[in-house]
Amino acid sequence: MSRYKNIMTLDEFTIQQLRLFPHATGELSGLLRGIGLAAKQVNHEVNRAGIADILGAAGAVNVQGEEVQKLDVYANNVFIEVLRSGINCAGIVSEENEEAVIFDDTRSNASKYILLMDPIDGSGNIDINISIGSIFSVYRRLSPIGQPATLEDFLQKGIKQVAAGYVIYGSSTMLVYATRRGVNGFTLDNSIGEFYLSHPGLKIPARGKFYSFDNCYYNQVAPEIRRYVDYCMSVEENKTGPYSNRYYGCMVADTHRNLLKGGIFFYPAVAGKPDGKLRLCYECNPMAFITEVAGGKATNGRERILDIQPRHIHQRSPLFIGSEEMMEEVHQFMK
Ligand code: P6P
Repeated sequence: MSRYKNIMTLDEFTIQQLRLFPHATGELSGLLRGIGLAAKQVNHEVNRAGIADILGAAGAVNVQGEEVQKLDVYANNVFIEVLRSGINCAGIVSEENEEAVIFDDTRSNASKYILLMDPIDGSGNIDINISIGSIFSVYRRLSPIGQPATLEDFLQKGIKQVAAGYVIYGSSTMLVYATRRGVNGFTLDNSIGEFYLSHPGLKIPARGKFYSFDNCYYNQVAPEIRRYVDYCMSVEENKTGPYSNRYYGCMVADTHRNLLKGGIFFYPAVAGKPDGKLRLCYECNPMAFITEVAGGKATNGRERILDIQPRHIHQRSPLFIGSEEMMEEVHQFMK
């Protein structure tokens, strides 16, 4: 029985969900529990970062040309090794690896799922003790079961996701994941190392009072987006007042706040970044899946994120994501 009366743990919840589908093999439930285990291990290091000498840049530079923080390296290794030693994943694409990591062992090749991830999103926040996150996306593989996963497995449209989720390492640590059945949030009880179902059936409010945009790009975006930012800050009769600008430098944290309180996050094309900054396959797609299941919307300014056919695993995409009514507003400016 759970420590908290009538509140399920992540493991109990995934098993309950499995029982709802008699024909389910339990692989997805097992994969999600593996992700939960990796998240607990990463969380332990996040909490020790200041004393575990993993602060500061690792000196390496990742495939994106960004200085890799030591925690990025640690988290990447944890997720890969936990899932490689499991029996429910055939391979991983990670922001930290130029190529797909194909596990290619008998058990892994027999798995029907593959995973894409950003092991630490917002790593620039590590040294200043501000929220960071991990993002993951799960697909059913296209390649034959029993064979090694292929690159094609990782280049599916976001609408094909079986599950997607994130971990936010904030004032508390939460794991939030969506399947087509809904979005559920689990808060970690550090004292016993269990995630508890604290936010069942999350739905994003139709509108909120927050907009997340890095105002340093105000003069580097298309005029219509500048006009939308002006609208966000305006005191216009058709709004309840200016929207508050909240921008944490971690898309997981901004999107999580908007999921709970309502709001919009956007990272459009800016000067020097014609496709924006965020990665389609392991940042935009999973967060778009979660947001849509919760009742929100996510586009690249023109088309639905989940309908975009990825061309390569690290491609970028402009991103507008959040409350339905606020997304309709921004699209009025984009027409
Ligand atoms: P900028 C973090 O590096 C990230 O990928 C997102 O989590 C965050 O929203 C964005 O980049 C911040 O980028 O250019 O505003 O510093």
